[in-house]
Amino acid sequence: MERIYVGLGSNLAAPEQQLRNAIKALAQLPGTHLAGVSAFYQSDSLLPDQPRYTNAVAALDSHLAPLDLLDALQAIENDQGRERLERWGPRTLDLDILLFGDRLIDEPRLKVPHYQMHVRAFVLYPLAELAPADLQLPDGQSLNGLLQACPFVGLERLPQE
Ligand code: PH2
Ligand code: MG
Ligand code: MG
Repeated sequence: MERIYVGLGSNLAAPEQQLRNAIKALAQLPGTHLAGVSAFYQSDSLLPDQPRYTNAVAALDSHLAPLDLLDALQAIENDQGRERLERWGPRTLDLDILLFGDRLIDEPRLKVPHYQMHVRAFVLYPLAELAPADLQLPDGQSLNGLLQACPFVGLERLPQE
């Protein structure tokens, strides 16, 4: 069993519902326990002229190997109507493996930690709701240090039902 953190994002077709559907699908992954889900956060897209995003982070405890989990996450994205038209286009659902135990993974299909998680408030703040206070990334950086360098700006934490 390894602890995995997955970033969820959507900026098309009822983003909050997309995230709720994705969470149900994550809970049904084989060999996997959904250990927690953060609140939902809204923020402007990093790219101009796109709808605002809703983001969250989920914690999984899983026996799946990294590329098997990636396949399963891409199948969920596809089930929820993800169209891969342009690299950074708007999307119904984006599921990114942020951390996989304390592994550093550098494969053509999968780089872990996620290459931009260190500087994205919409990843770090929801991650901090789930992760231990003293979490260290496999590259040695502490989550607390990253949070201090990444102000809570432009993020709106949605009230939970
Ligand atoms: N994802 C992107 C590009 N821009 N902006 C926000 N606010 N949230 C995202 O998840 C996001 C983004 C590409 O994955
Ligand atoms: Mg992605
Ligand atoms: Mg992404």
